Parts: sequence; C-alpha cells; structure tokens
Amino acid sequence: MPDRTQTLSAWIDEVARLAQPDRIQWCDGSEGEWNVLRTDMLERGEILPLNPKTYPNCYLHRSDPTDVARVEQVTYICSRLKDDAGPNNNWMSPEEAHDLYKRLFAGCMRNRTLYVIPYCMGPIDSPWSQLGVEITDSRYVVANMRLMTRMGHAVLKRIQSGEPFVRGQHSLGDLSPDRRYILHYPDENLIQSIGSGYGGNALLGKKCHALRIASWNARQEGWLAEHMLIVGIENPEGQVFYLAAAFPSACGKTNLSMLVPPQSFPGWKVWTVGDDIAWIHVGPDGRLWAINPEAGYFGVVPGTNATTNPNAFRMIQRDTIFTNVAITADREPWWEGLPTGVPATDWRGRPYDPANGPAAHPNSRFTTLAERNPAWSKHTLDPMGVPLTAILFGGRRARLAPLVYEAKSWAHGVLTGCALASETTAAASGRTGIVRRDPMAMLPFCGYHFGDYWAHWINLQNQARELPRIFHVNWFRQNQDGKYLWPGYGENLRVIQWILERCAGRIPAQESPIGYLPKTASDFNLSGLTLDPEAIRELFSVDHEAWIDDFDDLEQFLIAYEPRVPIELKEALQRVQLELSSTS
Ligand code: GTP
Ligand code: SPV
Ligand code: MN
Repeated sequence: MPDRTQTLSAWIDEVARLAQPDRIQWCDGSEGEWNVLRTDMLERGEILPLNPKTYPNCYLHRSDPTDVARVEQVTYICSRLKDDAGPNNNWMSPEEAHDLYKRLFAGCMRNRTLYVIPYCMGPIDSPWSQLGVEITDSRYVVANMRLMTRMGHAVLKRIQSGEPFVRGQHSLGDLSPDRRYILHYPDENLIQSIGSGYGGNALLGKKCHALRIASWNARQEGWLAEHMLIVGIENPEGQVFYLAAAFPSACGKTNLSMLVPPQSFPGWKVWTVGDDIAWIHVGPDGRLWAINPEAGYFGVVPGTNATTNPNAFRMIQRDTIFTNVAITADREPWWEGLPTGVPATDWRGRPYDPANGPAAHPNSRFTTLAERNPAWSKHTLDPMGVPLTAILFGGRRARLAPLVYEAKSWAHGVLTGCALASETTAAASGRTGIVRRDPMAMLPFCGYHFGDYWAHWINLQNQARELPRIFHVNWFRQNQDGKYLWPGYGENLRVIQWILERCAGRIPAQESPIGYLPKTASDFNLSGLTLDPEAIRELFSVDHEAWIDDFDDLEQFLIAYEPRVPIELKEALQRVQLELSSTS
C-alpha cells in the first residue's frame, strides 16, 4: 500500500528516479517564470504568436493531430474492488496499473524538464477547496494550469506544512495512442496520465482531480462534485438567483454561464461563477452551496462569436491560449462560426483546403482567466460559494425532449438527471452525433459506481433542509430538415425566467407524465420572438409513445447497475412509466 503521507519532496524524487528528467523546475506561478517559459515555448515552436495588434498576448498551440480530445476508452478507475468503479468506468487493479505506469514512465522524461505545479482547486480561503500537485514534462500544461488553477508559491507552502494534496503524474510520453493511459487511484488520491497533452487528459486538476477523484471523496464525505456550470441571474428588481446546470461536454455550459440578456430583457444581468465544474455542499443553513474549483475557462472555440457568446468573444481577444484553431493571413485566429475572416492555414498547419474538413478542429479550445470575462461574478471568490435555487439537466437531443420541463419531486429530479441522454460531440474521441445515455452529464467523469452515485443524490434529501428544484432543458431540438427549432444562446434566458417564476411559486404549470410544462400561451415569455407556430408546438410537446420507448430503454440501461440502483429511483421510474401508459 503506497504511503499517503509521503512528503512532497520524497514523491518528486521517486518520480524523477523513474522518469529521469534532465532537470526539475518548481513552478511558482510568477510573471517572471511565465516570461521565461513563454520565450522557451516560442523558440521551440510549441506556441506561435498571434497578431499582437488585434490579439495581444495571444498564442496558438497545435497539438499532435492524434491528440485532440479526451480518450474515454483508455481512462481507468483503479479502485481496489472492480465493483466500486461500476459499469460506467473502465477498471484496472491498482497493482496492474502501477506496473503499467512503471513501464510507461521509465525514462520518459529523458532530455526533458520535470515541472512541479502546486495548485489549489477552489477559492484560496474556502474550507471546501483542495490542494494538488501536478508533475509534468509539458510546458503547454504548465501554461494552461497557470490559467485554470490557483497555482504557485502560497499553495506550496501549505503543502509543505502538511496539508493533504492530490498527486498527479503526467508525461507526454511519445504521444503514441497505444501508450496513452489516464489512471486514477481513488484510494491513494493519485492520478497518472501518459501519452496525451490534451486538456481533459493532461490538465490533471480539471476532470481527473476535480471530478473523478473528487466525486469519489465527495461520496464518502457527503457532498457532490459535478460537471456543472454555476450562474447568477439578476432580475430587474436586483435579486440574484443562482443555478447550476449539467450538460454533457460541448453542449452549452460555457455559453449559458455567461449569457448576455436579449434586448427584450431590460434590467436583467447574468453573472458567471463557473462554466464546467461545481463542488456542492450542504451549507450551515441546510441549502446547497456551490463553489467553482477552477480559475479559468478551457472552452470550445467553434461557434463562438459576437452574437452567440459576446462575453466569451470579448474575453478571448487578449491574454488567451488557442489550441487547434486555424489562422488567417494576418495571423488572427479563425474558426467555423466567425462571420468574417478567411482561414489561410488550418489547425494542423496546412494551407487551408475545404477538402480536408473544417479549418479549426471541432474541439479547438481557448484557455483564459475567468476574471477576463465581463460577466465574472465576484462571488466566485466567496469561500462558501453561492446558494442554489435550481439545478438544470440538459443535452443535445434533436428529437424527443421538449425545451423545458420541471421535475415533480427530488427523486423524480434525480431520475430526470439519470435519464439524461445526448448526442456525442468532438470533446471525446470517437464518433459524434450518436445519442448515448449520459446520466447527470457524468458518464465520463463519475469516479465510482453509478448506482452508488444515484443513491448518494437521493440521500441528499435527508441531509439538506431546502433542496433546489430540478429542471430539464433542451436547446437542440431540430425540425425534419435538421434546423434548430429554438434560437438558443441569449434567448435561453426566456427559459430561465420561466424556471425562476416556477421556483418562486408564481405561476402554474401544465402537468405531464415526464414533468411540469409551461403554459405557453399565458406563462412562457415568447414576446418579440418570431417563431413558427409549428415550432412552438413541437418545442413544448410530449410524445407519449416516444417517451414510453425512452423510459423502457432507461429501464434496460439501469439493469447493468443492479443491485445498487436505489429503490427511490426505480419507484420514480415506475410512476412515470405508469402515467405514460395510462394517458397514451
Ligand atoms: P465543455 O467545455 O466541453 O464541457 O462544453 P460546454 O458544455 O461548456 O459547451 P459550450 O458552451 O462550449 O458549447 C459547445 C457548442 O455548443 C458551441 O459550439 C456553442 O456555440 C454551441 N451552443 C451553446 N449553446 C447553444 C445554444 O443555446 N444553441 C445552439 N444551437 N448551440 C449552442
Ligand atoms: C469536456 O470535455 O467536458 C471539457 C473539456 O470540459 S476537457 O477539459 O478536455 O475535459
Ligand atoms: Mn466539460
């Protein structure tokens, strides 16, 4: 059994003996350090400067073309018992994984520098924050961790004084897809990642620590680590309500978290607390409180423009690292969804030719500090975070799921999250556009058995005094021609307004077996929108026959998780199935 109290320096020595780097550099997160690192990366061609006039302090990184997304098929949970990882994870025994690691890491840092990155996930003074140290041989990882976490000397001092920390060992290895593994040891608070430099595989504070390891620990400790944005919605009366929303990768979290209210919403403001991860605890008042463990955004670039996401568009005009976008002849970054500009060179560095596919990779990303966002909420820094009024689940569903509906109870809400399904996107390797079940948008990120996870969700009703209401949304419904029925983006505030009215108990709804639906004619604000009446009908309708099939599919899906599926979830499912069949 590895020693969890091993000191930081003893651990670094042990890794260095195996990986054999030329030198070791302890990172302090300072400007001086970044200046040296940047010069080094520019000289080596690891980053390219973008147009300094129009994109000051912005750089382009081109990854290896085989290394552009998360790799779920080689991501493992190495718990002692296979059953504890559950059918939702790949499992490897800790012994086998440690052996594999020793073979893969042996000599992997020869002729390279080993960087030691001390980081903090969460506001520096929060009792709910966690410390970590990532070891890496990738300068791109160091540059990104500077933006995505609170990194540096202050954290190092806390670790050296004995505070617990999560250990992450990362190497680019030889970037060969057959020698690429992302290994998590929840019993040891340890992560080992080799063969990829891509965000979710390599920035270990993010998905590996803040979701997979954290979710495991959260279950033991009675809190939640979720793939959720956190946003504050301020109404014209100046009241702010906080929502958390779980959408699968590349399904709209960043966009919703920094939405700009449409003109028809004078006096409304939107405040971003987080765009990807929420750590949620029961506060002293019995409500759920959320913090964002991250300090920056690693966001999807394609589709971002001054109309869809004006805040993101503004914030990535400076001090940003772009990964795998195209560039114009003027060395400006370019991507699909920009209304102007012409790509000269594609994401791989080739002269742009439409025959080679999109100019920017569909999973090209920006990395930038959260404070650069014009909608950044100062409450991001509050040690206790923000109290949640509602939780939203949503996916990309061309068919079936209406624009919005509300769960009837906490258990029904957990079922609604569990029933989340979405079309796959370019954020993970593999085919895109295939509908898959992705409960709570956590399929790739829950570090333990989904049955235990749903039970943990259900149990919150015994811990909290006042739980948020749960809703399901779908911005991605399409018509027969493949056109989106709903305008999305800023107009999504209309849906949020309905959600807040429901939470305040101010408006009635229409009951259906799947949940409460808006009464569109009276209570859902569609004023100023020109939507085809047929689109409105489709967006708010429930096709009972299709839902019967969907819940039958969910019932089948759950069988793999027995005997750990909580009874409350099965009862909620049966209730919906009964109502559907008796009203169809
Ligand atoms: P991850 O960072 O992978 O977790 O993704 P995310 O959930 O933060 O997704 P993001 O907000 O970056 O959106 C992904 C893609 O969906 C982008 O191309 C957006 O332009 C697009 N998108 C976001 N919101 C909407 C919407 O309301 N309607 C439509 N049609 N597209 C949207
Ligand atoms: C996602 O894939 O959900 C992301 C990007 O947010 S990554 O950091 O690569 O996981
Ligand atoms: Mn994500």
